[in-house]
Amino acid sequence: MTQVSFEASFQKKIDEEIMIEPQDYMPDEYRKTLIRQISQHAHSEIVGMLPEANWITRAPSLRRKAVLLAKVQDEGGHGLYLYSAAETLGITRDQMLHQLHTGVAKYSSIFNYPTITWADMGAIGWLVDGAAIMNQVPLCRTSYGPYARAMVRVCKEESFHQRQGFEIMLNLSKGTPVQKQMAQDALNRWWAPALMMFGPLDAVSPNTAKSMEWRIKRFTNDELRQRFIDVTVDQIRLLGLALPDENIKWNEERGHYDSSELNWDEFWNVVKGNGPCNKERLATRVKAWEDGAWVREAASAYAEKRKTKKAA
Ligand code: BYC
Repeated sequence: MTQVSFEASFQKKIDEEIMIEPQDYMPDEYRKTLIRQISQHAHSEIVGMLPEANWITRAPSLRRKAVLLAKVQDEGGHGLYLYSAAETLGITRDQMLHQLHTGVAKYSSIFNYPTITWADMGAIGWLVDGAAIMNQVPLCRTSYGPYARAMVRVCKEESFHQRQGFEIMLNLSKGTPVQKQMAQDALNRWWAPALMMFGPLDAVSPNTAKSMEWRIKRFTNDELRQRFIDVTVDQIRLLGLALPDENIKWNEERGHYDSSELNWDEFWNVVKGNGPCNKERLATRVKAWEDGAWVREAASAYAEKRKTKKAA
């Protein structure tokens, strides 16, 4: 087959909704975009363990501790599925981690904000995992097979995470005035950063157009952000909390809620590494990698020994 016919058969598969698999031909740019998105997604899961792990020892009951522990472990598992999916594209895990540790690869901006009170565990589960579900359910139909299949498992677990977060918020909202105030404060602080998880406005998003054409993304950043606002406003009302943005108003003509423009300078500042916790998060990951060196060395020495034994 010539290069032209390879490209035509790739595009035909995309158009006919046939998933692209690791052994199939794919254009370099498609491969590069997938490696970028999947590895950054994996990094987000792993770095995303940190803000919640901070609260495991301070969870207010044994039940809450067990649930939070399970959630944080799930996020670690999501990272592993995703690193494996990215590896099928020809990048190694060591290369991906090197990119994370040297600041070359991004991870979601949301994890660069501090977790100040227990209510933040509620707000993260409800809003951050809620936003993740909105973004990731369509990724179950993304055009690259291993990524789509990883997303199916991830989304099942994210639903449990979202429910546990909402339950924390519900209990606090129905608790003492101080507890309700804590829930309100967490909502107010996490609202805008959660909306920023969907990425920059479509008008300035460099990757959206091509990713839509290749059906890596099924909806644009703005479409998903608007959907999230629309479903979450009703949940805020159900909790009996005040809306975190005074400009949230139903727009009959658009059939959507209007809301304030986000602070995009803040977004890009966090993405570029200058958010409130970027340096702390990265330093924690680098330390974990360095502290784990002996485990990696022991595992490869053991594997080597088994290989020699088998060969003998
Ligand atoms: N934060 O052209 P755009 C979780 C970057 S983990 C940082 O729109 P794209 C969870 C973007 O990478 C959830 N960077 O890009 C875990 C690009 O830079 P590069 C993580 C961002 O890829 C633990 C540039 O800005 N979810 O749920 O078409 C506990 C221009 O953007 C952000 C995923 O990773 C951001 N918010 O669209 C709890 C989902 N937004 O790479 C929960 C998979 C944008 O060109 N990823 N950038 O240098 C995606 O769906 C897409 O990558 C995005 C961005 C919608 C995020």
